[in-house]
Amino acid sequence: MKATLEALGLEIEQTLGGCTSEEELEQVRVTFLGRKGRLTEVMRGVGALPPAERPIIGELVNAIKRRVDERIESLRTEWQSAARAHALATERIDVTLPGRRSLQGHQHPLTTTLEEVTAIFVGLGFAVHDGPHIEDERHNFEALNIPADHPARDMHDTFFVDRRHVLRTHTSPVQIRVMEQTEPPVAAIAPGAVYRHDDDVTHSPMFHQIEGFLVDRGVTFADLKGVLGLFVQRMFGPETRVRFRPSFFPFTEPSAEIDISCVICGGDRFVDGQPCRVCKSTGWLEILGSGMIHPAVFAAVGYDPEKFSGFAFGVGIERVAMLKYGINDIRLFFQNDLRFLRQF
Ligand code: 2NL
Repeated sequence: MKATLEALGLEIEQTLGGCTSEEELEQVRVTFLGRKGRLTEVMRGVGALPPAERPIIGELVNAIKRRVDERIESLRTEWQSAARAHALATERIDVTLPGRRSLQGHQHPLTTTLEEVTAIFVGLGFAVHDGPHIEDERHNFEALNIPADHPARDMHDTFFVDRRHVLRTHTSPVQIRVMEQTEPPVAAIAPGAVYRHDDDVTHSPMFHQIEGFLVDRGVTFADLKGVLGLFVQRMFGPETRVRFRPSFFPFTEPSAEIDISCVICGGDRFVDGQPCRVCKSTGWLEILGSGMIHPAVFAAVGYDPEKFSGFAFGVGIERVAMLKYGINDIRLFFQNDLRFLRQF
């Protein structure tokens, strides 16, 4: 028994000597000292020995077990500190590497444009007003002299919420509400989202507008020209030329569309000998709709057309932003593609 144990002890020592990894050490521990290990088996047999031999053999088994445990532990510690020393000697942290920047958001180009246009009119003394996006037909159409049989009220252009309510197709209803609540003199703008049943490279079902109006005693078309001429100069630069072209809107009379000299060719109609693509070689870009407020609108809001007169106008924000930044597809504004948004 004693000889067998000593041979087993020797075998364990040798096996441990051949170990090269912590996994192998663990394997050895399980094989000899585990619940079904070979030394454990021997220990179980101690009880069957003659009483005189029990303490001697028991002591021997314990001695072997202790030695093996110590050996395993010391090999483990030795290897772990060697691995740590190696890591310290070979691994380096480069403290000069540039850090990773956290992503920072910024304003959407439409918001920037909307704020820029708003700031110009605020600078000219206009107040800013907001209103509901779901409007009744009276504020969106009737008060604006757009009768029930007018093509603008067609299902094909207007999103109906129910029989009497629509998603506002322009921000004019905000101005109707301001007129209903304010006696002249009054000058206000209404910036915000509007909705029309339209979807292509230059039309989006939701887009942004700034409409504005000014009403007082003795307001003339000269005031319209002066105010909107100033707006254009401030928005597109002092060298920009303007052209007032006769037009028609149900809510203004007379009406005019305002063109500016092309932001790309400067009105030359050609760029590097090629016809300018932005103005289609006309030299002009349409930028605003405007006119003197129609007496029917005054009647709807209770203004006396004998006492007061005024002008109104509308600007499409997407169109201004597309010209300002050279964008050819309106849908890019609404797709939230970071490759697009990061350019601003
Ligand atoms: C366009 C046309 C325009 C108006 C909007 C307006 C509002 C009231 C009364 C009279 Cl409450 N007029 N707004 C007037 C003329 C033109 O916009 O082409 N917008 C992009």
